[in-house]
Amino acid sequence: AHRSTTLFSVSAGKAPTDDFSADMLKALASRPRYLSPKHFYDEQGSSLFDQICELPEYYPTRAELSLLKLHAQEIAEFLGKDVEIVEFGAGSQQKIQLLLDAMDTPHCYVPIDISGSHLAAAAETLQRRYPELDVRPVVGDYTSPLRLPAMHRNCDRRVGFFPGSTIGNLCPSEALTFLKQARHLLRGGGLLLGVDLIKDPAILHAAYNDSQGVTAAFNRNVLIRANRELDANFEINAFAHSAFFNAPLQRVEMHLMSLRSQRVRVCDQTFSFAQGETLHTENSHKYTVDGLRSMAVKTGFELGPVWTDAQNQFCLCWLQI
Ligand code: AVJ
Repeated sequence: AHRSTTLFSVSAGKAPTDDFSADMLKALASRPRYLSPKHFYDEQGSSLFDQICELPEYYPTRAELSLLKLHAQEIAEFLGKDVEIVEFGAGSQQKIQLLLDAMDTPHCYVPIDISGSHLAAAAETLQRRYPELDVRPVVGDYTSPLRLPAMHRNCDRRVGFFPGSTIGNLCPSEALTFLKQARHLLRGGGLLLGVDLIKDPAILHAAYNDSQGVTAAFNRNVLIRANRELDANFEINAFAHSAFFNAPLQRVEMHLMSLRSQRVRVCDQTFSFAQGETLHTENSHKYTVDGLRSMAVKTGFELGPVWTDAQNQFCLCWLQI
């Protein structure tokens, strides 16, 4: 029998993706100018991100996939039997499949994502591959409060999966808020979290300044998106990709830097950029295992096993409730 999936929406009224114009106008009107990286992921941006994951310099995706492959059996034991898996984001089909394949008859999978179209397509694909699995996609922003549909009848606890070091996009206080909410949603289970680790700044720098310029194109794409969707007139070549490791704040920052003094129109409003002024487009926080332990403890979790690679590039950790 072929199941089909139904999209649940947990947003309060408006579509969560409608925030692009409001967020862009707010970013341009404030100082420093900061725009959330969630706006990178239109169709073109998602495809550029997939290309980033294949770059020789961008190690995190490969490192996490090999950890998942190597430790799938052991991880599956921590996830347990008769669990509902909640994934924060629905980015990678490959990662969740590695988990599902290692588990003993998983009953239910609940991916949460702000992009309804991306989510629906991903959920349908997974449903076809796992006909016995109940796939229940939820459209929503997991960085704001949300409620989930009632737990699947055959499940007795909920476990979370938050891969890709996406938690790195949150600043430390937002990460704590996220973990508190996750702990509340996941009562009874735990959270499998994938996090990029602090390392040689040269390696970090290369990962966000690849030689083929794919990361630069990914960064600039948000301006192309604004030109198309927000009736803006950014001159794409007048903004440079700038990415660097901010050591005191333990994060890689990405910016779009104005190469000259210029004016830009967005939705009938005009903004000026001085030469060298930037639109800050992403933070990618890096952690230490000790830092993760202290975040876990502050949010009511206990840090369980931590799986890392030989070079300590990336870690998967189990946060136990
Ligand atoms: C998807 C947020 C984990 O921070 O490394 C990749 C996004 N930005 N290259 C990251 C990203 C530039 C990525 N995350």
